[in-house]
Amino acid sequence: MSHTTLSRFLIEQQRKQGSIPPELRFLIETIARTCKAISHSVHKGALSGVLGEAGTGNVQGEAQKKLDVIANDVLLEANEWGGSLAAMASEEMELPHAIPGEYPKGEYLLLFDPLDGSSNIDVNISVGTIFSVLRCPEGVTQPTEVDFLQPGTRQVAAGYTVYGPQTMLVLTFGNGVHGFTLDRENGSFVLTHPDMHIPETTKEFAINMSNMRHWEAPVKRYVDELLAGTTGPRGKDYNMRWVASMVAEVHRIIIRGGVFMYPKDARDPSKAGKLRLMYEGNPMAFIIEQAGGVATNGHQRILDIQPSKLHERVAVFLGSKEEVELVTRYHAE
Ligand code: P6P
Repeated sequence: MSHTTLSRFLIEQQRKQGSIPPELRFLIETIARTCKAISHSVHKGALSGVLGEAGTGNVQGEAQKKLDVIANDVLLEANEWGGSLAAMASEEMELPHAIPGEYPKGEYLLLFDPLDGSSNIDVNISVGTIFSVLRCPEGVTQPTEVDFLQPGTRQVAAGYTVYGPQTMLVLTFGNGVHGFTLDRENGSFVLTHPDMHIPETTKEFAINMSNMRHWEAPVKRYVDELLAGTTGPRGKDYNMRWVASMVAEVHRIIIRGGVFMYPKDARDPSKAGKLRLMYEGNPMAFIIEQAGGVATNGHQRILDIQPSKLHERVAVFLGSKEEVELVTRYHAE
């Protein structure tokens, strides 16, 4: 049986819906090819000397791993010459990356977290790449930060690649969510999970419990009910997971259901939470909603938030509809 590869899928989607213009198709294929290169480095690990700290820090004030820098550079280099993009932005860079003058510019803006969860790299736990595609505002030839500040509803595509036991690319253009598994023998991403859907209910939650004393009351109330299990109002026992790699959590939730929470934290009320809106919250919320789930910041749809800064943070509650709607309702009471 001939498998559907990513390239064939994109061509067929374009024929069916015409919703994937050639420049966007080329951009996604380039990102997929780049994720293959990142996967190769991640899976070689210590054999290729790419583990450990880079000895530098990023705009978030976080120590960078060598692979953070490698993944960022590989994504910049692969995407700047193709003619699809007007500019790029990354968790690892304070300002947007302009397309060098010698290359043609395109109509899209690409944002990415090149290697999310990279603190897990040295201990061999799954990490991932997250990306989001916006349109560059009409007539803007030299995009600056303000041109990226669009709500998540304006995304034309979003996806992630999880580097785990399998390397999988999960993608949406707003017409459902589709998963592709990397066939290492021939280097193709093969459509193995067409039309992915999140179960509406679940018995599994993901949150970093060590922050409990810093949570707001609605989060405490909700998690206490999960912990009470059959002895509490939820009437069922729950299981807990925390991988400390958002891509791995989101992938698990899309496959088998669940709720992922990174609430805002009383330690720093000025920060809405740890996760970043533009290249973590928005792409993951787009994917989750397209798979039939819900994604809020506790008060509103993440996709409806009007960004004010490129690296602004957002509280995240995402996953199975029943659970996310309940914890969001608790914030309104
Ligand atoms: P904590 C990874 O650093 C990340 O940005 C997400 O991938 C992950 O869900 C979260 O932070 C883990 O945070 O505070 O548990 O280390």
